[in-house]
Amino acid sequence: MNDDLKENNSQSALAGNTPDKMNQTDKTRQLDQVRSDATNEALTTNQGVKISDNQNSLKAGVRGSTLLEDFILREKITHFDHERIPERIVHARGVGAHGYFQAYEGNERFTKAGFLTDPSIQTPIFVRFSTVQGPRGSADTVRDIRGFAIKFYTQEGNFDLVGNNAPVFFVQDGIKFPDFVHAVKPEPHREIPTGATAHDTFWDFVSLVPESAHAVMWAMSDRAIPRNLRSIQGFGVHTFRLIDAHEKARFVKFHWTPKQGLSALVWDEAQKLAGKDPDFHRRDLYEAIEQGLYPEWELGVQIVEEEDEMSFDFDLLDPTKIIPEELVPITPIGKFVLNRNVDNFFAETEQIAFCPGHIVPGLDFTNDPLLQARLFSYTDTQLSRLGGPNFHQIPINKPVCPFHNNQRDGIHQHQIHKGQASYQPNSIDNNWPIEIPPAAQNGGFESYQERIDGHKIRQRSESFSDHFSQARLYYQSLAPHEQKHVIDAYTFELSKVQRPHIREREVQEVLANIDTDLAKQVGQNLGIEVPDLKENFRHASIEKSEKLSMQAFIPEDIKGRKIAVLIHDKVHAESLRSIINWSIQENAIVHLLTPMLAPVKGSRDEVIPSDGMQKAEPSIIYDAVVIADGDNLDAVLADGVSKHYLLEAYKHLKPIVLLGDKAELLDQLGLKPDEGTLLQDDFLQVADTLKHLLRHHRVWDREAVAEAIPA
Ligand code: HDE
Repeated sequence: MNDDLKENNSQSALAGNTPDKMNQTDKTRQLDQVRSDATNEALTTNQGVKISDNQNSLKAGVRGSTLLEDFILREKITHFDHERIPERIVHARGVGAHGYFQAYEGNERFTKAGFLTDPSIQTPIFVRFSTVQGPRGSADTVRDIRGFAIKFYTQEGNFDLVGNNAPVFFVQDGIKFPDFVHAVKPEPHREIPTGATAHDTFWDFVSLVPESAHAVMWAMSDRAIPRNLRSIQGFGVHTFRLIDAHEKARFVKFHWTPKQGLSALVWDEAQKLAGKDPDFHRRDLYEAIEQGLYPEWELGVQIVEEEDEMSFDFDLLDPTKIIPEELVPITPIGKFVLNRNVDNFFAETEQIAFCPGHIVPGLDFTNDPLLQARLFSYTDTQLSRLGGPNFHQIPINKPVCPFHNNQRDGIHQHQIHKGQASYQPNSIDNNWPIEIPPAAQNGGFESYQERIDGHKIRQRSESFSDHFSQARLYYQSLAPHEQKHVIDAYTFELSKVQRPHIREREVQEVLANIDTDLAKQVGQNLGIEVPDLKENFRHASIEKSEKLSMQAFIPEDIKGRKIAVLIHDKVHAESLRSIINWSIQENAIVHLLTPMLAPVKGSRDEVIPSDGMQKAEPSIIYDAVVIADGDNLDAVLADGVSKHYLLEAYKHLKPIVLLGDKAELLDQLGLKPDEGTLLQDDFLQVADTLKHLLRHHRVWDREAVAEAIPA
């Protein structure tokens, strides 16, 4: 029997389904793949001189002093001293992967961009996900907006779509960005807190700047604590332009929607993960790609004809507003897949340099005042981060199409430009490289000829003045459990604010303008009076927008969902086999977790190998917990770690499957049976229900009961 089980595991590994269930030889083989490209090569200095001793520096006598002459030591230490570059000012903590984008048919009705109109091309892409607030070493699961930046290496040049997982931003004008970032970052006098908005300066700023209300609402919602990066949506935020072959322009908003559905952590889980596995998101993405569970997103557009620019009750140029899908539906235009991990984090993920100003023919900007400031900021930041103007020559930033111009020299110049003429016009080189008119095939970029007619003025347009109606629309569109989480998040964050007047201003002057119920509930939790308000809000043109709730994005399958199977001595190997076979079929990941890393003994004395130790692989890593069938109820009841596992999974609203005669476990733990507690003898009797629960992610109806369980 045990042989079967082993065979199953390695079979699945070979099929690329669940390689983490592979045997030791397979694991070693996989680890071998990340060996250095210097295998079989001699160790040398950077000048190519072979090194005979890398263990000892050059000394005058065995005991002493080290000689300045030791060029090998000096080169090594000098290089080491300069290994770090400045981290990004915002979005410092990130993770990236390679993939490809492929357009659907028919997009030439909107744009002439080659990569969007030729469905036969697979355009290489690199995606970098990030948090905003924390430094490079901060935890992945903090409450924060996630950056979602894509570089498309198109045949017409690089196009960067540098978006977020929220469709709106905190400020309307780029001139406010440094203020916002200074307020959200760790406070300057003591550099606390890391990776968190729960502090005075953030709430001071946002409570004084009502244009932030909508984005703050997104940051307080479950969107800001995603379960993993495979299940977040992305948004271009600003309104851009698409330009077709007749030079006709249309406004566009970009959306990318994960095939994996949307899912979030619960707050207690997010906090615990930040300690127990600060790399949770980057590990999840890396492992999913290594296991061939490639995440996929659909790119969609909302198109607005130029003549309809003024037909909304908000300004299309205002980055604190969405266009509700009920007003302008999303048209899918292509998909992208992430299918290759980086070989070297620094060279690729750290050195990639995005810029919203990197566009290609067929696309253009608008006058959104936030976007306008971004157009120069990113290149500017790369000059200090990457040390000079030649960062486009770093492999991860290099276009895949040819690029030639007369820009020369500079720090870190890697190209050896040949020839005599580095200017234009020139007759020495027949004027090469030459300009290509826009009308030619694969023609040159031409800016959309927008008519601009106005006074030079420092003023915000009146059309940018409604700050609350869409914040209200967002809140009203959430499912009841999502609304409750928003209330809990405002309560938690504001409880950490030291100055009462900041807490009061946020509740009485911001929340009270968004939704009375929200303001009253947060006010009650914090002991802040909220006067009876008249419902005199300015309303958005619709009351609810269906796709704002994460509940609108339930995936078809459970690809990549993780299930912990707790096993003890005398487990029935049959029971494990049916769980593993089912998980392989469903592309789900099953880990057999044992009390120690040592194998356990099955009920017929089979040796059953461990995928991990229960103590080291806590329930917060998994989406569901199963206790396998076995003659071992007493062993489970005597095991505090397993019992805590169940309590915690129950508290975090995860499905729990107890196989065999295990009802007593629920009783002993004081857990109320519900639709998410599945008790049967045979796993296959509950498999469909488990799949349904996993697709829906959590047992939300359990939440009120789960609150009584200690965290
Ligand atoms: Fe950024 N932003 N940003 N930002 N941003 C940076 O660029 C900036 C804004 C976003 O994975 C920096 O290379 C200004 C909106 C992402 O490498 C910097 C303004 C949105 C990333 C910068 C904004 C973003 C950045 C830091 C207001 C969502 C990470 C390092 C005018 C649509 C990209 C760097 C990556 C990074 C400036 C506003 C998203 C300092 C001045 C709005 C995803 O240049």
